[in-house]
Amino acid sequence: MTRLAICPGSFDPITYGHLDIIQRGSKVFDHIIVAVFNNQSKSPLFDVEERLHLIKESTKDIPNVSVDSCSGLLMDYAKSKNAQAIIRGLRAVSDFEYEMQITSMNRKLNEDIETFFMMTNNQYSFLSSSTVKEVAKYRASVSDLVPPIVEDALKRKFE
Ligand code: COD
Repeated sequence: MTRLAICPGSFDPITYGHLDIIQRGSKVFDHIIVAVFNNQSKSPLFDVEERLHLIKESTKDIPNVSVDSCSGLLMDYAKSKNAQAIIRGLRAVSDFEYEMQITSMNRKLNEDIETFFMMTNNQYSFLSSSTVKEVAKYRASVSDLVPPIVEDALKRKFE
C-alpha cells in the first residue's frame, strides 16, 4: 500500500520551516502532496498560482513530493486523494492549541485519516510566513529564511 500524506497550508509564501517539514516527511511517507488552501479569512500576498509556482520550484529536487491547490474542507480533499495522513508542523505551545482544535474537528469529519505532527527544527522555531513578509517589506534580508526564488518574489512584491 502506498503511504500518502497531505501537507496542507497557506504557504504565503513557502519558507525554510515549511520545507524542513516537507523534506523530513518525504522520508517517512511514499508520497506527499503539498496542498495550498485558499484561506478566505486571510488576505494573501501571493495568489494561489504564485504560491504553487514557488513551492514547485522549491521542492523540485524531492522526487516524491507534488503540489496542488484546493478549496473546501481538508478532510474531503484528503479522502478524494485516498490519503492516509495529514502532516503538520509544530513550532511552539501557541501552535498546539490551534492545531488541537483543527485536528479534533478533522477527526470528527473523518476518523480514518491520522494527523502527524513534526516538531520544528530549532533553527526555524521562530519562522513564519507572516514574519518573513514583515521583514521583507522593510527590505531586510530574508536569505536565510526562504529559498532564493521566494526571496526574489518578495523583493518584486515590495519594490
Ligand atoms: N517550522 C515548522 N513548521 C512550520 C513552520 C516552521 N517554522 N512554519 C509553518 N509550519 C507549519 C505549520 O505549523 C503548518 O503545519 C504548516 O507548516 C503550514 O503552515 P501555514 O501557516 O502555511 O498554513 P496554515 O496553518 O495557515 O494552514 C491552515 C489550513 C489551510 C491547513 C487550514 O485552514 C485548513 O485545513 N483549511 C481548510 C478548511 C478545513 O478543512 N478546516 C478544518 C476544519 S475546522
